[in-house]
Amino acid sequence: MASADSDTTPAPPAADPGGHIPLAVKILVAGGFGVGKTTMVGSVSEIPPLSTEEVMTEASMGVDDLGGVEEKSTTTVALDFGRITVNRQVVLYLFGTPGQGRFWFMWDELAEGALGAVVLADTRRLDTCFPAVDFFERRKIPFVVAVNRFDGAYAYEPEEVREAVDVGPDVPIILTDARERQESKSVLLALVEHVMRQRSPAVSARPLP
Ligand SMILES: Nc1nc2c(ncn2[C@@H]2O[C@H](COP(=O)(O)OP(=O)(O)OP(=O)(O)O)[C@@H](O)[C@H]2O)c(=O)[nH]1
Ligand SMILES: [Mg+2]
Repeated sequence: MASADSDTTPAPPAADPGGHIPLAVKILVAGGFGVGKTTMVGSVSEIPPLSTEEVMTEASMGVDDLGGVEEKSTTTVALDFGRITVNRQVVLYLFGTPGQGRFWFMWDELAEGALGAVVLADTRRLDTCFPAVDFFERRKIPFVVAVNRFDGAYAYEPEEVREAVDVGPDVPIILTDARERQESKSVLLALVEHVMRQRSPAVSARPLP
């Protein structure tokens, strides 16, 4: 998988002129099987993303749920990893979770120290994002729900998704296309703003630079 804009890859984040090391922020990209987590980390990462894709073999038949995405032939078995520099002060480190139920035991480890999460949803199979929503709600990790618009899927309004997923009015619901760098970046910026609002309600919806 190629990283986006590789010829404009910024140098690794270094100390700013004041000598301050950028804040490293850990973000999870989670959701059900085949909703586009690996695609999102790959589209937005400024470094070649690390991915751990393995071919699903006959041995996983009856174990892995292919409902709705039967054409998918590989799955993430450990994690995806990418990086995006927001500005001189903040660098996001992205960890994509495995989607298959047999790997969910890894989520606890991956969530260690995470500041926030993107829950990716596919409106054709909205129920697959429920475990991720429950996971972050229980751990009080702020999250946004990003609806990945698959071709041919009915275009739900964000408020319809909010009702179906049953999240509070404060949780941002964003329509996105995980294949598009700018759209994936907007999702991450919305998450950072959401985290900042939660941590300091006085910080209003001031746009990030
Ligand atoms: N049409 C469309 N296809 C997409 C989109 N995002 C991902 N895909 C495709 O959907 C498939 C699944 O994407 P992945 O990124 O592997 O999904 P995943 O959530 O990482 O899957 P697991 O790790 O197996 O749970 C791939 O073939 C992608 O090319 C999208 O926004 N629109
Ligand atoms: Mg994946």
